[in-house]
Amino acid sequence: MRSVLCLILGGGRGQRLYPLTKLRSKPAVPVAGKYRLIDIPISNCINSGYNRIYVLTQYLSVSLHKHIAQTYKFDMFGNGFVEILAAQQTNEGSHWYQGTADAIRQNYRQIIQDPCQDCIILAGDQLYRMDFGEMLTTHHKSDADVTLAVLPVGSDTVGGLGIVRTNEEGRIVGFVEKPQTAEQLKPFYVESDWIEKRGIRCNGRNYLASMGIYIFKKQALLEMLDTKPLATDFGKEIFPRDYPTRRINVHLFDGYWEDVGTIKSYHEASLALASEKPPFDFHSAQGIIFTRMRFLPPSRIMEAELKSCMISDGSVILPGAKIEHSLLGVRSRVGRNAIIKDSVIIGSDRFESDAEREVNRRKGIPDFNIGDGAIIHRAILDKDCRIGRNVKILNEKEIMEFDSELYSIRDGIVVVPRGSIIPDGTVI
Ligand code: ADQ
Ligand code: ADP
Repeated sequence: MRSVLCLILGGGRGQRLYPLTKLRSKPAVPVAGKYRLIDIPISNCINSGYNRIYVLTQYLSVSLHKHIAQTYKFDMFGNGFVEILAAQQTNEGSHWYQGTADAIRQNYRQIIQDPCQDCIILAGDQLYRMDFGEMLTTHHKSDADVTLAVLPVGSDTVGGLGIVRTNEEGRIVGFVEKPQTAEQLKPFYVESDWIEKRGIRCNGRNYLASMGIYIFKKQALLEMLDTKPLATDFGKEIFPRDYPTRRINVHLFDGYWEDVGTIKSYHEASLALASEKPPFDFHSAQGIIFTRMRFLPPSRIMEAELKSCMISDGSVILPGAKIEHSLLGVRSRVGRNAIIKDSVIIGSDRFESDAEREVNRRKGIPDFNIGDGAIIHRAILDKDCRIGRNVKILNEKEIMEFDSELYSIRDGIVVVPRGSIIPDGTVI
């Protein structure tokens, strides 16, 4: 096990998840009510038996550090470690990580000093379960310099992904990053037979997409990063440049895999968790997803109507509330007769006392989370929001993109930043 080092790309500036990344780095973005984005790839590494993990991120926020230090304790995982390597703290480069390869290069020293033979590089903003041990077996069997996890996709999703062509043995003989035209894509069509022969139902998914999950031989990684002119990005530069001269192979995967790096995909993937048969199941017996222990009480739900919801620990739902197809994070509080639909409520960092609520009343500030009679459709409310009584978040004009002090709209989804106060009666 000591021969694999895990490097998780914790995110660039996180602009696509703004305003959830307004006050926190991307790995710290809450997901599924009680987890943070970073818990998914770290748990996949630990469940695969790899417990030596670096998380590369732009910022070292206090709470991200606290989360990692309190969750991933050495005594739990033997002699492993989970450490954050923040761009602002590296000696090699004084600037932001410019891209995925640049982020790894700026931490060259950690890799050189490590006794590993292989490095596994992962994206930090995807929801999936994968046994990296199987991928490592593929990598060793083919004696590849690099192995890319790939998944069959249809032509409708290729535009946002790296697409590969392989020979019979699975060696990559063509790579195009995010093809935008039919002409670019044409040479990458894979016959259904090729896919089905490998035990995967093709179902019209005739392209092989890179999942942003790579295993490199350590030596090959160091050489490829060092090749001049220095490349900034794996998908845009290194793979298209190196596949003719390096042995770059694929490892086929066919489970659930979703990018949660944009507001739209974050919202969709979150709500999917609250369905009867969620495509990603946190209740599965197949490997725990770890997160910080909080010792919260169970949720207290009064006479309320709940349909397809995920309710996290410590929540309180008052009488008359109706919540449908939504996700409530830790310590969420929903007022009387409030209506919530297709929304993600991230919750609160702490409970408010009755005395504090009295003070709120005197100052005219709403209490934590959702006030009495509020109606919320298709929104994401970040932590510690105070949504006043009878507030309506409906986006009736169906605005697609918008930014103000109080809220943002992305792809028609209203996002209320952390700690926002929306006064009683406001209509959005
Ligand atoms: P993209 O999805 O565009 O394509 P990219 O922006 O390269 O992904 O980010 C990959 C991962 O690295 C993400 O987790 C991101 O947060 C992180 N990251 C990006 N820039 C970073 C930086 N400067 N510092 C630290 N982390 C950073 C890539 C590949 C495609 C592939 C898709 C699969 O280029 O070929 O198909 O991932 O999602
Ligand atoms: P959360 O606990 O909600 O997940 P974070 O871990 O990301 O939040 O951030 C907690 C606090 O850390 C924020 O309220 C903010 O003050 C600070 N913080 C986060 N990212 C940055 C940054 N890039 N620069 C300065 N401060 C930051």
